[in-house]
This record gives sequence, structure tokens and C-alpha cells, in this order.
Amino acid sequence: MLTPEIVLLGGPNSGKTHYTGQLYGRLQRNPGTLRLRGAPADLSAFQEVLRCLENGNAASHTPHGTWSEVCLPLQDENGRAMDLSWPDYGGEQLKQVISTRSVDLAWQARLCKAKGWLLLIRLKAEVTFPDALEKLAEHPHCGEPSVSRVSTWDANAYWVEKLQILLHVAKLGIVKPLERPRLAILLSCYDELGESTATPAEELARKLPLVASFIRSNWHKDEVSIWGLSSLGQELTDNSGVEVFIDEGPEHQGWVVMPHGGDRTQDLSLPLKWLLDGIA
Ligand SMILES: Nc1nc2c(ncn2[C@@H]2O[C@H](COP(=O)(O)OP(=O)(O)OP(=O)(O)O)[C@@H](O)[C@H]2O)c(=O)[nH]1
Ligand SMILES: [Mg+2]
Repeated sequence: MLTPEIVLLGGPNSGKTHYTGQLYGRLQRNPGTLRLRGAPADLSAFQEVLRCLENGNAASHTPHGTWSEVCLPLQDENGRAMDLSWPDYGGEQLKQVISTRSVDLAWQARLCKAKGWLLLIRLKAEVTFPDALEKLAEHPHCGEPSVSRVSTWDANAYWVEKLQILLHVAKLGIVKPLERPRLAILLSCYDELGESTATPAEELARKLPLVASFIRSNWHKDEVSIWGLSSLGQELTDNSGVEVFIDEGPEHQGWVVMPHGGDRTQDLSLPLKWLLDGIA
């Protein structure tokens, strides 16, 4: 029996909880390449999300201190069994890594143990400063600064710094290209980017070139993949009551764009399957 551990890495509002709920709904009612072998022991984390989605509404933000881990008994299409331990938590925990420059012991243990990292980045919500840079270039000789001071990090610097801290904490050096942890990057809420013929890797490079380059330089090319993920297919709010979720069920909503691009597929378990194939 394989018992792979992965960590799900994503800041607040990056879509962790909705991916978790939608993944479980798919496994249960509309499975693809991965299937459930039986019922998980504790379903509470998943059921509340699914209950909201069945009414066409978004689930709530996960409180800061929350950590809920569910063991998913899975099998793939060849009947290979594995018990995947799947986490969900309040994304503030991960955001703090940058502000405090520290990682608590529980997180450190998880990072060290996990063979695969699933990193959620919501491109539309990432803040970069091309506007500020353009304005600076327009007034190179002006005495007065033309742009007011920006107090937040550019998302490029933020993610590179965060990955460096996480790798350091997991005791992983980057002298040689990394083979572990296997890394799946999910560009979440991919519907927010509109229709595009670009691959997910191209979308990442367009918005966050430094992050794309850091990953390309430091991971072995076969051990990293970049996907587009839209768990819901559209934005929901806490009282949106979107009919297609009520009529057809949340298990028929949402899609994934594969690393090579092309058509959307409904199988939300594909990135997980890729991750598990390489580490199991
Ligand atoms: N457009 C769009 N919005 C989505 C999608 N998935 C989630 N959202 C929205 O994004 C918001 C945040 O999603 P969550 O899953 O709660 O994010 P989280 O990472 O769990 O956030 P925290 O619990 O704060 O850490 C919610 O308002 C969702 O409605 C999607 O596929 N598309
Ligand atoms: Mg959450």
C-alpha cells in the first residue's frame, strides 16, 4: 500500500478549499483517472464545502488557525491503491512565512516529509508593478519621484522568496536541479484569465517571469508541471445561488487545462495523478 503525502501550498483566497471540495465531489460522483476505494474516515471538511456548492454558493474563508487533514483512500485506473493525506488550512499561515521569516515546527515536518508539493497561484490576484516601472522609465531625469512608494512586495519577488524559504526549511539545496519534491503548479481560478491559446506555463511566464524562471532553473524538467485549474468554472459568492450548480451538481462544474494546453478537461484529479505517478 502506498501512502504518499503531499502538501497543498497556497495563500489566502487562492482556491484551496474549493479545489478540496470539488476534488472530493468528483471522486465521489463523477470520477476520472483517480477513484475512491471507500469512504474517507472524516468527511466534515469536504461536506460543508459541497453543501454550499450544491446551493450554487461559495464556501467560507478558512480561519487562520485551522488545519484539517483527510485521508483519501484512492485507486488509479490500474487498480493501484494509495492512501493520500490531503490537507486544507487557512492561507494566512503560509502568508506569514514571508512577514515573520519563520516556519513553525509542524509546517517544517510536513514540508520535509512530503514527496510532492501542489502549489496554487491565482494569477489574476497577484500584484506586480509593471505600471510603476513604466512610469519611472517615462521620467528618468525628473528630480521629484513620479511614483509613490509601493508598500507591498511584487509577486515575483514574493513567490521566489517564499519558495526559497520553504526549500531551506525542508533542507533542500538547489545546487543541482531538484527531483524532490515533485512540484505541480496549479494556476487557480484560471477562468479569470479569459479565453487563451497560451499554455499554462506561458501564462505564468507572462505574468510572473521571475517565478517561471526560478522554477525552470531549479527543478528537474520532468519533476515540475504547470496546469490551469478552474475548480468552479466561474466566481461564486456566499449567496450567488448559481443555477447550473443546483441543477447539474457541482461535480459537473470546473475544469483543468493540461500543461501542454489544448481543450479543457473536467477531470480535476489529473494534476494529482501526475504528482502521484512520479512519487508513488
Ligand atoms: N472565478 C473563480 N473563483 C473561484 C474559483 N475557485 C474558488 N474561487 C473563489 O475564490 C475565493 C477563494 O476560494 P477559497 O477556496 O476559499 O480559497 P482558500 O485558498 O481556501 O482561501 P483561505 O481559506 O482564505 O486560505 C472564493 O470566493 C471562491 O468563490 C474558480 O475556479 N474560479
Ligand atoms: Mg480555505
